[in-house]
Amino acid sequence: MNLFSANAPHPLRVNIFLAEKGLELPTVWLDVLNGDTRTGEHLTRNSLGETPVLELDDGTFLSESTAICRYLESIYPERPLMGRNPLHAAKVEMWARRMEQQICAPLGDFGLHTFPIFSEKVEQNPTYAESCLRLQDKRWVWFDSELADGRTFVVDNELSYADIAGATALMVSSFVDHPIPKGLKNANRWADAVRGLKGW
Ligand SMILES: N[C@@H](CCC(=O)N[C@@H](CS)C(=O)NCC(=O)O)C(=O)O
Repeated sequence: MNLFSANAPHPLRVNIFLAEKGLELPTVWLDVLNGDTRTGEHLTRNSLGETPVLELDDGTFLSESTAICRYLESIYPERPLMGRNPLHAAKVEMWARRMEQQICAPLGDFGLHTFPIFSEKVEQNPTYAESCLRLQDKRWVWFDSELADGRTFVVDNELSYADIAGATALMVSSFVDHPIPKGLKNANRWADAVRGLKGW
């Protein structure tokens, strides 16, 4: 297997997932801001020109961070991060989707609508971008209230892929310098723990 990765918010999920399982894969590092993901060679691996991509030994290319982690979980089941039983797996899925849609999406859209490199991908709208930051602040308030019971990790207070999916938002928030408001103690407790995971 061969991993095509980058120092970027979605590849980060696979990097943490592997490191927390104590695994290492041969990795080719691509520079997203330098356009390495837009070359003809990379487009044959992923027609969307994105990372991460996992190349299997039979030549199959797998894209999408969640799909890659699910495959890795199946072949390396030790230290389960996507669920220990049907209910736990469903809770991890529920929270991974919430992380994606509620926590990562507004920051991701802000990046998409402001970074010059993405001007080819979307019709950038600065007014929409600013509204994404306001929405993100509301989402962090919601997230903080969800963790008001004192837990650190989102599912059963145990590290899972759901927390790892949220690392994407933390990396974007650092890139765009829009941190979680300091007063949100519960959300910041979670963020500190996730930033402390292996694989950053
Ligand atoms: N839904 C995809 C998103 C992947 C993605 O957006 N990757 C970004 C880095 S965070 C990328 O490689 N972008 C390259 C480009 O836009 O040229 C996933 O979960 O893997």
